[in-house]
Amino acid sequence: MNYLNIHPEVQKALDNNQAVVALESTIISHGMPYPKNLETALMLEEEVRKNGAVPATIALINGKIKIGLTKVELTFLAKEGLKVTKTSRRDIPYVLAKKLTGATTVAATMIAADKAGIRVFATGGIGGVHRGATETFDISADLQELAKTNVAVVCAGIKAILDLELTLEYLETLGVPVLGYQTDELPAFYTRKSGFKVDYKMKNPKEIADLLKAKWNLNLEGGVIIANPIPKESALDFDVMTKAIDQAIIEQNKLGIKGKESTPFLLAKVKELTKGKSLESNIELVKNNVILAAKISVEYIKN
Ligand code: PSU
Ligand code: MN
Repeated sequence: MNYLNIHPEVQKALDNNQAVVALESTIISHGMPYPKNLETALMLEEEVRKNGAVPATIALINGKIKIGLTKVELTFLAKEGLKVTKTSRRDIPYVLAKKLTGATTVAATMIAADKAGIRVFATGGIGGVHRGATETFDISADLQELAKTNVAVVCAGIKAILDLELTLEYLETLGVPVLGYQTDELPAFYTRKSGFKVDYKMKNPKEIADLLKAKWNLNLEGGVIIANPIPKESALDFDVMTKAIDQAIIEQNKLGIKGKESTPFLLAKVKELTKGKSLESNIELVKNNVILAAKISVEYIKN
């Protein structure tokens, strides 16, 4: 039985070796409120097109893994919001078998993109090792996925709600390259600086595409992280963000929020504490990532 349902436009692009960029849907359902989430999802697809690639937003709908969504489907996901199942690797079989609606996380989007033959994926932030993970063991399944699935993930670095240092150590163990786009410092999502280094600074999309080819031509399975700093004019103040995040984590612990609810809770709390400022930055950084992903995918399909 074929669980994949690829949108005809995406299928045509793949058949003709044209550039395609995968986009996740958890950011729509769980990452932003309606109607900003819908506007953003549509804007991101438009930016991919403007930069020479075909967008493929991914979600699980009615027993199928949909690669490329219609506007009706995007609107449905955006309106349903938190009612949609946040779907990571372990949730995929249940959501498909029960014909539920699933928004894909970074891990699940990578799996779907890989099955469709899409090699470049853009998002805002990836999951990672949570602060306090030495006690809680809360380490996102995104990291294990990056170890085994051949998809490049363009993101704005590693979000400061996580433990950046442990996340980098974990990625090193798993053999996942962390590249910095025109920077040797790891960006921290809302801010351009984190105090940590990336593995390699890359100067343009072609250099990145060449690295991807070297990795996968050698069958070195797994993904690559391309950390793209938020544009200067959209970056938030480091100290303000640090305070908001520390506060969000205190509230999370007080309420005993754990597991898959943790990341959406922290993101929503930080947004509340920054009076919505983090949402505007979030939209700008994803847009920036989608543009870079489109350029990398255009280079990647060249021989
Ligand atoms: N980081 C963000 N925004 C998000 C997420 C991460 O800045 O919306 C989402 C992504 O879909 C990511 C998921 O894959 O959260 C990670 O969740 P967890 O930590 O439960 O693995
Ligand atoms: Mn987790």
